[in-house]
Amino acid sequence: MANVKETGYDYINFSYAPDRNDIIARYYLEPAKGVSMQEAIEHISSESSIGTWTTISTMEPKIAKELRPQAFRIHGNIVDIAYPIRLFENGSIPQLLSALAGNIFGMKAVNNLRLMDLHFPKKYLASFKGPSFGIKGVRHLLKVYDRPLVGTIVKPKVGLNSLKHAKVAYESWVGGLDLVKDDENLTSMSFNKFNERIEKTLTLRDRAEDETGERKMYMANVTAETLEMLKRSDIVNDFGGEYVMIDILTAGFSALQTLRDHVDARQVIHAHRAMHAAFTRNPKHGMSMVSVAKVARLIGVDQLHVGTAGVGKMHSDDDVFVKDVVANRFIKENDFLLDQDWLNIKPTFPVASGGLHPGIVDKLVKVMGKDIIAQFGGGCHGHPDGTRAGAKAIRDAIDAVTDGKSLKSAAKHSPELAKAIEKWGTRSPN
Ligand code: CAP
Ligand code: MG
Repeated sequence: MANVKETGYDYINFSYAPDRNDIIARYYLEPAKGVSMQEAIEHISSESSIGTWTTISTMEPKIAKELRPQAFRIHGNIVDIAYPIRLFENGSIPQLLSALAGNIFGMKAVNNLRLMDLHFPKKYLASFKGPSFGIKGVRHLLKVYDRPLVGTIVKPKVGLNSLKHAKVAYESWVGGLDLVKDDENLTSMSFNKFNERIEKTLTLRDRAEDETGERKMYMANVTAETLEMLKRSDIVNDFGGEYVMIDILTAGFSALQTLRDHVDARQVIHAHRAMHAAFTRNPKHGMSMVSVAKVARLIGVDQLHVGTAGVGKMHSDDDVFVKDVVANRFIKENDFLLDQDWLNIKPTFPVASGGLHPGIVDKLVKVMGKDIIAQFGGGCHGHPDGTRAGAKAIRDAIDAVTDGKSLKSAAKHSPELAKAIEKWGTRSPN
């Protein structure tokens, strides 16, 4: 294994005080066998910035002096590295991640490496738009200010034709839900073409608004090749749709940046995070959902799936942190998070989804608060009396919890909620 000096320069400096313009990355790092922590830090600092595995004749002292990152804090397996902002291109998440979440995960010098968090300085924040609506803008659009927003995902995930899809959405809205989304793997299928689905679903959305007197939103999944996504967001707009949904990881951050610029203040962006668990789940290796969430907010998603803090069906270890880093302006440093002041980058609406049903709404709100969007797929369409009853059970549960009432007492006045609790009880699914 190359020795420390072979990377050319000292990247470890405990007396370094980060410059206010530095981008800081916090890593969990386990060196490989036979590699010291110091050596491993030197290698990842070098490989994520200016160097490589050995000294090079082309390196100039000036480059190292101006662009060398400094590992300034180590606590256990956690290391904080400050990177000069000139190492990064303004407005480019792909370049940021190619540096700080790129080659270093594959280096032999590390056994495990996880990007835990990122701190962005004012200068870097200024090169991104952030959300155009944010939490306030979404609440204003829906005219709902004092409770969690409630939504569903049309199920089966894929398989219904466009008319049946639209009718399931209609039943969900008239039952009491605010939002209806496409599932993450529903795009444009032979049996459910995008254009037909959008037209039929938005037509019934308008009818549901007329009948309920409430605003109702349809989150159409535009995920596709980038140029096609832009066309699909225009089709949604032409039919009067206020939302687009995108699977940000399978579409990619570059595509997300293009979509954000394209829809700008015209449409709310709902960000699904399918595939995240491929690299966020292992607490020792990969990239935390906190880091994913931070770059998504920076680019400018208005709503983001953040997990259910263990209340739903998905594995979760840092969901509450994820909610905080997307919804709050100030993030205080702790053992996991770096400090962050988001300045004028608007907050992103945290979306709790996955395995939720009316019987656990109280637990969800207790852990995640009211400033969330709660989505129920199976927990709506799996109701014994169908979608409309499922939607009403969800709405009755959320209204009860918002008013400080127990679900048990609410169920006495809501047969739909009583039946939901009869079927699913009041415990989280496995
Ligand atoms: C939920 C869901 C969402 C998950 C994604 C699904 O359906 O539509 O994609 O919430 O997980 O397909 O599982 P159910 P996360 O309500 O029927 O579970 O929000 O953690 O990214
Ligand atoms: Mg889904």
